[in-house]
Amino acid sequence: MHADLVVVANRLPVDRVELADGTRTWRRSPGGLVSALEPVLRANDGVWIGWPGGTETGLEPFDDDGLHLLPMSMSAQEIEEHYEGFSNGTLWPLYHDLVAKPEFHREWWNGYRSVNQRFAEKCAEVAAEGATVWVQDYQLQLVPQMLRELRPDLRIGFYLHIPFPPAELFQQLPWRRQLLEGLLGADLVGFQLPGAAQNFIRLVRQRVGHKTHRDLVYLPDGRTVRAAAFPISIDFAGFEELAHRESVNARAKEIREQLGNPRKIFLGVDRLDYTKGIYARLRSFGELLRDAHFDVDDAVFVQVAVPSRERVEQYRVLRDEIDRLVGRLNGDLGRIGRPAISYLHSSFPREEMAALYRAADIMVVTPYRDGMNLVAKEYVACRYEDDGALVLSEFAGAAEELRQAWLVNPYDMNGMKAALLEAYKADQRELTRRMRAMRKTVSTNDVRHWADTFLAELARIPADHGKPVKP
Ligand code: GDG
Repeated sequence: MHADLVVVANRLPVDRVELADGTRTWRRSPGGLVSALEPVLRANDGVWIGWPGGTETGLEPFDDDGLHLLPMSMSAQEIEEHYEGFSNGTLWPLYHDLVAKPEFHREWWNGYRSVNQRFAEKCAEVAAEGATVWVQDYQLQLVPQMLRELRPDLRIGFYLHIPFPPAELFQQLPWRRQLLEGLLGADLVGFQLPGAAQNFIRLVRQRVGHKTHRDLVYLPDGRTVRAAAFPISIDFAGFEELAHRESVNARAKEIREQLGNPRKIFLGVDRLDYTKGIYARLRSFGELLRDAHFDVDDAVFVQVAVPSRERVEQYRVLRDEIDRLVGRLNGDLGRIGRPAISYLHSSFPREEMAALYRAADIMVVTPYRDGMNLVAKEYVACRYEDDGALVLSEFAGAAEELRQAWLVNPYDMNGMKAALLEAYKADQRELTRRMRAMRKTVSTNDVRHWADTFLAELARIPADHGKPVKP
């Protein structure tokens, strides 16, 4: 297999599932990244390299609905050191402003390096002469450099989906220089926000000592690396189509009825992660009830918390804390058949997500730090009647585009309460004014736009190698 476009990510866009009769098969996990890249992958006969989850070995490359997929296996030790350890126990909290304390372990770093090496070798094996390789996210920051050493003919792009921290935090990392050099193997390094790209450029200047000018890094060998922002988005048309479906709207109505037809429904949808600010948000809502700004006939809160990284200790602690809080709030504030919080610790099909977005009057997205936050954009895409309120953290990347949301500082409980109450009381005209503007923003800047801009920029970079990828 020799491909002109290779996408490499920690995860494949499919999951390995076991059917009732014991046979094993693949199930496509629908995500914005896949829908954005699918047309480009098809046009270029590209492949996607990634880990399918689990520890199965000897998995063969296969095609899924016209996509060429190349599964990488991971041993239990690699999962522990590379994935749960260095990626999610070190980098994730460090890059999210130390919301939790990162741990530094040398064996985690060694695991991270060797998995990155293996992924780089696989890319080198399948990429055609002069091909474009697009490396995704924080789990694979060493791949650009490792791959360039193996295949200097390639055009390499890297995209970071999470925030890139300021120098003051990043420099805690014992392996800071290696990570920066890893990223500098790319021709183009993409971030969610301009501030993240600036953090990177500043660190490269200070820590690696390369000359930089604006968004360019000049390497001693004459190569240049560009660092810039490409805010990610969603398949707006896809979500809007889903939201229009009769079945989805019928289900939205049913959800409202099952909740007892309260006047207003608040909604939160997040992976159960300590960066997402679920605890403080539920407490704020609870206090509004306690202070009698409204009661459970007026408003209830639906919180979907998708199980995530359950083997990492901090995630187990968080789950217990939220379980306790929800129990306490419902015990103190609910009535028979009318809990204040409907808490769902599970994941749902896309149709159900769209029905929840349709049913909710106030969408509450309050992370302490978030690269972008697609949930906020998905809610906007589903509100085709220009109604519904969005309460959004200033610390989500999405806040730079969705200026008409009720923006909040998630550390400020009173501020958050005030914003929730304002959104609750807002009249139709106000809601329409805000939602219309936000819908315009997201529909223009959808995920196709994101992928096309990144790839076009990568193709433009002066390199004497390779044929540019067809966007
Ligand atoms: C990282 C960055 C950045 C959630 N529950 C279900 C479900 N989801 C879908 C949502 C949304 C996605 O998962 C979550 O994306 P977010 O952007 O909100 O957050 P992260 O998972 O932390 O993503 C983030 C993103 O990468 C992309 O660059 O925006 O900042 O942290 O699409 O709809 N989907 C289904 N069932 C669920 O139960 N089907």
